[in-house]
Amino acid sequence: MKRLDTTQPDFDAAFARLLDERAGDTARVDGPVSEIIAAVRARGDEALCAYTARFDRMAITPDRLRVTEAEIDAACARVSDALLAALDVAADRIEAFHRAQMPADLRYTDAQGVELGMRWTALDAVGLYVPGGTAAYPSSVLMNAVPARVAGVARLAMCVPTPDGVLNPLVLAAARRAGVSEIYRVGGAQAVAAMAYGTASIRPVDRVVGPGNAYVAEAKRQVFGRVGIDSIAGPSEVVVVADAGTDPRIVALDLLAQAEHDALAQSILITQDAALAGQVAACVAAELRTLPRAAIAGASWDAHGAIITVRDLDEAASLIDAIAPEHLELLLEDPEPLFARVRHAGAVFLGRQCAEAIGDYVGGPNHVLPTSRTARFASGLSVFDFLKRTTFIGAGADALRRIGPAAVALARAEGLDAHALSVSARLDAIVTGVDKA
Ligand code: HSO
Ligand code: ZN
Repeated sequence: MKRLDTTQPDFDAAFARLLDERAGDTARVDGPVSEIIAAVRARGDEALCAYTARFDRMAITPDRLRVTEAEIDAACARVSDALLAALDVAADRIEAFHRAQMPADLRYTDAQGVELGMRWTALDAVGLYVPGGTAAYPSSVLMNAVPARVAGVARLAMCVPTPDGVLNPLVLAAARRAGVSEIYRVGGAQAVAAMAYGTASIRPVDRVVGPGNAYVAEAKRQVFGRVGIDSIAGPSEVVVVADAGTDPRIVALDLLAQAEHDALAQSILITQDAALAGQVAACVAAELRTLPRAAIAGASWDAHGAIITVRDLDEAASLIDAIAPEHLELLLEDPEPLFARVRHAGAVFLGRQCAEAIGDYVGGPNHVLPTSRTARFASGLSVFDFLKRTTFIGAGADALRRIGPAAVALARAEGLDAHALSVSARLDAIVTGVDKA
């Protein structure tokens, strides 16, 4: 963990290093991934089965790619009632928040008599990638699938690797609760290729979303254009702002909750209080002695963790905007003044009781958020990722007379005579009274 202090002369350089240190070193897997995509395009299901045998150690025939309703029933039966109830709490709240996000259509007639508008419609089909192994989070299934259903997506296909054939019951229960329509036991770049291009068993979708390893991320990059994709997530991060009134152990646990995701995760405390800074550092060390995921959390905290002491909340606000964190916790008696000043953050957690983990599971807003400083220009997943807009224009004779001549002038200037004539011919007809419109 690094200690930074805005009163120190070397602060700017140290802060710049902190912002840069995790950027860059992504594994290059473009070659193997384009081979996999080409194989799935050429050989379809047969390639999917071959890759599943090789990567997931599971011999499989195409008729077994899809997880059956009976298998989903059996998986759900293995999930405790308490956990199913918790899934319901989460899904209900995520659904309610995303429903509140749904935008209204626009339609009006302007001063020139032109009718203008914009209509939202849902995508037909979405593919959801769910990673296997330790990163298989049922909460992320809800966060990706629920907004798609709320937006009105009719078909939601999910691909999840099942190493050695093992299905994760809670992932399947979350998928069912969220309204996923089809589940396939396929993972990796081959799953992304199948969802983008389609095979005999898996019909193609219009957009692929969901987290994954370097191969999945690269596959999403390569199929982009054929289908839409969501943003490619980097390691998770949090900035916690706390003052002398905040329990240092709570601050430490919040920093570690982010650090335990990934050795590359980044947890940063910003405080005016030097005493709190020292207490939090000690509490982190103490918690790391007992946390089950101490190896990951400790590696993250050692390499990327930071405590920054600032003179005042103005300084805190500008540091936060420079970091543009995925998550921002304001553990302050009154978080509002600082909240009002911050512009770049994926999600903000207001007040001392609001743990970021509330937002991970049951708050309602999405936990798929912009990482790696992309909150400067990007937002978390929402219903807007599953909707698109169609604009429309309606113009009668009066409207055309008012705005048509400018179009004719611009078309002529661009040397596009058919464009100009398509408008001027109508204007002529209106003037000569043979207009039938
Ligand atoms: N904090 C993660 C999401 C997550 N946490 C899933 C627990 N499960 C990225 O926002
Ligand atoms: Zn989390």
